[in-house]
Amino acid sequence: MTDAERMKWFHDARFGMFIHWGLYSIPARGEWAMHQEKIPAEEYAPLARRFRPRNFDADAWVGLAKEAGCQYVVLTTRHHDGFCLFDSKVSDFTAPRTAAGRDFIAEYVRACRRANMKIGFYYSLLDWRFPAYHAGPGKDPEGWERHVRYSYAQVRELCTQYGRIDLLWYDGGWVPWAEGDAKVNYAPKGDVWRAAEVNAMARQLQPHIVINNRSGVLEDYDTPEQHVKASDPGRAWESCMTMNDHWGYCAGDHNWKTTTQLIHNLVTCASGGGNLLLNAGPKAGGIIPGPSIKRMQEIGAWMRMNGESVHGAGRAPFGGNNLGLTTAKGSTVYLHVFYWPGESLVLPEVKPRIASAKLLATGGKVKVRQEGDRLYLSGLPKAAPDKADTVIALKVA
Ligand code: FHN
Repeated sequence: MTDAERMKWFHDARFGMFIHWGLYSIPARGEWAMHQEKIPAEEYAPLARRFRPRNFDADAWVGLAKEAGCQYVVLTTRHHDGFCLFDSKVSDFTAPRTAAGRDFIAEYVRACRRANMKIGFYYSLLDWRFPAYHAGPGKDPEGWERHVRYSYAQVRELCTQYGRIDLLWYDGGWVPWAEGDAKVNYAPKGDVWRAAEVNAMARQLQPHIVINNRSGVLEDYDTPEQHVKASDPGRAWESCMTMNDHWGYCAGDHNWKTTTQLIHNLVTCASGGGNLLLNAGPKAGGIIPGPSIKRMQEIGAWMRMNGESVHGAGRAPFGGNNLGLTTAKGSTVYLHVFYWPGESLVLPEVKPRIASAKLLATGGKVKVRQEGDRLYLSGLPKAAPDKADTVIALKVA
């Protein structure tokens, strides 16, 4: 299988759903509460006795992703706090071996398969419970080796216990005080995690798998976080973002991005040939917060009318203007008009000849005139057909 064949589904998808869920969802102050509040591991661990998510329904989560137009999901198998949603032979701090008594990753995998959804595993290389993590490899080499072996073993478990997995989303590959750093340096350090070796093992077990760049080895794609930054053409990338300001559930965070902003982020990613991985942080019981559901459903409504301008689309041969962006697929360029100007608009630099144009959602005809490189579109509705993003499909001659 060539790299292009292995990566094709990822490029076609353009849109995935990120899910951060674990013990941190109980205190509901975000997934970094243990670290930021300096909660000792022995004080944090009893949360596992309270983690009995009666409303966990993997089909509901995956169904929401599907409804939104996502083609893959990435779920936290273990975050920095060390609690695993999966069964592990190298840890008892797992959902199957504590109050929950369930392998949530197994349930999630089955739900993805039922929905024909690509399966992503988020895995944090670091585990705050290891004293060696806080000391750093230089000060506690033996402890660090134990930590690396533990993480290595769990990556193997994730690649062998659940059948075919499509995406490995590493995180937490940094070391707190890389030699001589006065402050925490969040750049992942592949050598200290033996990442090249771990990833070779993962690829041997899962030959088609896609791996991100956060184990400290470049692997398949870049992962700008909370912003959109296109990698160079030819290099895959995916921007991960929250809908409010937290990844894990935070009851006090009501700072929700609007659906329009989220659609604009998705289109901006696609226009640069990248993906958007949009996060939801379910409550401890398993329910996704209402504002997240609402946004995913509204994005889905837009995707049902305009998804062809995102799925499998990428950089266009010409840009938009100050009113919107372009994506392209085959011989069609999609003009995404974020700020509707009324009955006509002009694109300043269109070298290809445009044979015809139509409103993508309704098929409504659009008049086309080209004078040199300027493209004049007219006969447009006075009011914006779609307040977030009206897509005009331009057929290139
Ligand atoms: O520390 C994590 C954070 O909790 C969250 O999982 C994000 C998601 O990309 N990654 C790390 C911060 O970069």
